[in-house]
Amino acid sequence: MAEILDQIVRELFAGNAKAVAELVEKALNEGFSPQEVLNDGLIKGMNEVGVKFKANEIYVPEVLIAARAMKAGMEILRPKLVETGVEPVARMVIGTVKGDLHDIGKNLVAMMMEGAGFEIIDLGIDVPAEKFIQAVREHKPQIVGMSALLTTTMIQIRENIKAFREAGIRDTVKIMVGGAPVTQKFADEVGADGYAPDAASAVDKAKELLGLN
Ligand code: B12
Repeated sequence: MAEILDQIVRELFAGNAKAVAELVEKALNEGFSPQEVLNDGLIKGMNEVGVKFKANEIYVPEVLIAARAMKAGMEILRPKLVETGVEPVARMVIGTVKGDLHDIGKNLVAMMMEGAGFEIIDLGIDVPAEKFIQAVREHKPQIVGMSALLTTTMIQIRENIKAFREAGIRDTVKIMVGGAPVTQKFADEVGADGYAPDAASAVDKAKELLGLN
């Protein structure tokens, strides 16, 4: 593999946003395709972050810093990817449910998903059911992620899924749920399609749900 792409992987893992942005620019100038830079540089680097995070070898702050470096690289790469018409792996709408203002975990999931090649539509925090539904209609995602960090707001997930059914869109998407108080048991009870305990597993779960593995 080309040295410059390996360098991107290493700098991304180390969280050096500036170096990643410069290397992405340089790799493109040297003639690497946006796809190569994405798959063998940025996504590969973020994959390594996911593996180490899952194994408890690195922690949330390191992942956030790496994700920021990924974003810096993506900013350079995104216009080129659009030009060459690279299709994202899939599209995901994500948000923190109504009444809940926690977004660190949700952002982490969004960044890891983006790192895995998903297009992310992030609705932010305190997202009511209608806003999720509107986003599904507008963006036609394959997957919707709902995050809840409070025992008082996790019940909102159940309400959202009910509202999806009533709006007739439940079967058009896979619904993935998470957040500290959320469990597999809860996900099953409320009729979600998937649950993941952390951002790296969320990527695996999403791919599994969409048959992308
Ligand atoms: C940071 C924080 C805050 C910050 C949030 C800042 C922000 N921008 O997010 C602030 C200060 C605003 C805050 C406010 C409150 N907080 Co608070 N907060 C926390 C704290 C310390 C950390 C949460 C966090 O970011 N964890 C790190 C991230 C990475 O982990 P995570 O969110 O769990 O996400 C991971 C997984 O859950 C999963 N995941 C998350 N979302 C999703 C989504 C999908 C689709 C998938 C698949 C996976 C997934 O992947 C993530 C990455 O690995 C927790 C305590 C704790 N240790 O959890 C309390 C905590 C969640 N807060 C709590 C409380 C009570 C509150 C307040 C009510 C306090 C108050 N009295 O005002 C308010 C509520 C405000 C509101 N309406 O939401 C309680 C909740 C108790 C409960 N059982 O409900 C906790 C548990 C603290 C405690 N022990 O009492 N809080």
